Amino acid sequence: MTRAADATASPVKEFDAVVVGAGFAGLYMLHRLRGLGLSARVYEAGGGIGGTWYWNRYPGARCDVESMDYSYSFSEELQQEWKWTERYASQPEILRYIEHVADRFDLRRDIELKTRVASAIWDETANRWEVRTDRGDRVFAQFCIMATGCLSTAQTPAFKGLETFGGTWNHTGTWPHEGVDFTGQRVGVIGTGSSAIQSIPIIARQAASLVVFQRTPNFSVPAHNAPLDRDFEGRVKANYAEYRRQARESRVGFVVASNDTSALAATPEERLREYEARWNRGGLGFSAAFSDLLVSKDANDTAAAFFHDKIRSIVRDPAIAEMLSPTGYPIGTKRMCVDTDYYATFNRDNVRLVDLRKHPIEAITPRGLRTRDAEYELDSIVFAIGFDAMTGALLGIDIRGRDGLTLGQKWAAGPRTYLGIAIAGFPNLFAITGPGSPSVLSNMIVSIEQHVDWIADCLVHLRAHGLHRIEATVDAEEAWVAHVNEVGHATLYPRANSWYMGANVPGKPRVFMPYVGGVGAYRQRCSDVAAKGYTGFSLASA
Ligand code: N01
Repeated sequence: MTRAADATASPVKEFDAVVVGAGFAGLYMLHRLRGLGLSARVYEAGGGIGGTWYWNRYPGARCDVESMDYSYSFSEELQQEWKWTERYASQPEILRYIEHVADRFDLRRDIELKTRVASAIWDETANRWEVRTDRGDRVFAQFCIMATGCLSTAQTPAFKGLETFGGTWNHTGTWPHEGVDFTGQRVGVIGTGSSAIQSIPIIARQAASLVVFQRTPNFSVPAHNAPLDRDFEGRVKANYAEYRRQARESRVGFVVASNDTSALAATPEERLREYEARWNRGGLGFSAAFSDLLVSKDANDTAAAFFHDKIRSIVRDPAIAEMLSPTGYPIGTKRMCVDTDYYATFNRDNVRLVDLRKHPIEAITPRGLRTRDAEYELDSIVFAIGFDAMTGALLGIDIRGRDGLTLGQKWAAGPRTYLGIAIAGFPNLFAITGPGSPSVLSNMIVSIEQHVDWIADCLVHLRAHGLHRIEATVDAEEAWVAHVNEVGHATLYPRANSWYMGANVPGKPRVFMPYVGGVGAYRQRCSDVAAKGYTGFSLASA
């Protein structure tokens, strides 16, 4: 875009803050900024608000954190009045909730939809960001707040011959709003992560036939979803503030029954009892069955063996059960999946499983998909191939900090942040749930609220002290990156080729991106930094 062309675009506007993204993070940030009396503009690429829950409309999309946990806590009236219908909320219900929040707090008037932020350039002399959008807006803001989400940049399917395919194809992360009717169709699903594992059982029931193309099998635990237990809801709501406090201080942002004993100290019978209890309860609490599942490979192997037994007990064909059983990485080091009838789906006559490690995809063809050994005729392909996680959305914007340094240059060898919130060289820029914070290893809403509140408090501090800029120091950032690495490498996480490591995107640097030190401990650290006058940041009045 040229400057001459810009002169004819919308008039230049100035805000205290520009917020990028109108998902859970952007909406709450806007609410807090308003409360502080600051002017703000939110830009959202989607045609509606909701972020993840606007885009991910694939069959079976639902949250695998329970609904009483996966919701805002900032308003007592909101959390008391909203009534979830199920233990795990579905995508349409979560989107209805987000729409309700936007209306209830009158947020829409400061949000511009269908507008993608193209660039954010720091103006050193004016101490402000110049933000441009793909619709020709050019605005200035003292603060730029990235609420861009961790899993919002869908991976583009890069399969040879895709353009020749005669059927229809969709990515789970950009699903058509009108839905897709697979009735009578021959369908192929590529990928076996959370999105695939949720959609495969539903597609299998609808389609004439389904072929699942699996590169890496995943560990999946049953959801045991059900209508929300009204007694449980009543108990939580009677004491919601305390329930939320415990979540904030917990390791993952929701309370699970933890167990301080080592899996290796337990007898085989005790282990089996514990694993069975977790499996029967359902959901992500499985990882907390013993204290050392994510730090000791031997302990982890006991949990993996339990899963393998479960898969064998559900899937009738031993060869298929074997193919579905993950062996190449420790359980929990790729995001665990939560499913309804996933493994049992492979007992259906109309479902086939193809192991892409043995039979790699050669090309998409006009009639379907060809592996090295066979051709599959397909009417529809579902790409459940995931996202350029944690850094994709940020690096998709041309962000330039001091001295013209681009974020792409700064992060060439992997993301570097201070606390996952700030980046040295990029003053007055905040990332909500950025790399280096617990983010994707936690209940995202808890982590979002913590970051938004921290940023809001920071802005209050700056204003109260007549300060106009804040920037992470290089030393503080170095120390934080080293700490994130140290705690990450003390676990088994780096042993998996996961999207946590950037391993799912060809050419992406291999860095363990989230902070594994725990939500409660991390929160305390951020609070200490603020309480001590923002240690690790340089603050200036001009
Ligand atoms: O994506 P994924 P997702 N050829 O990256 C495979 C959250 N989420 O959308 O493992 C063939 O997990 C890839 O194989 P591999 C949750 O945090 C939450 O499912 O890289 N296959 C993998 O099997 C989750 O973790 C919820 O070898 C290719 C799959 O595609 C995250 O979002 C629901 C391939 C991608 O799995 C992402 O989940 C959904 C290729 N070229 C998502 N490229 C809930 O709350 C990739 N794959 C329930």
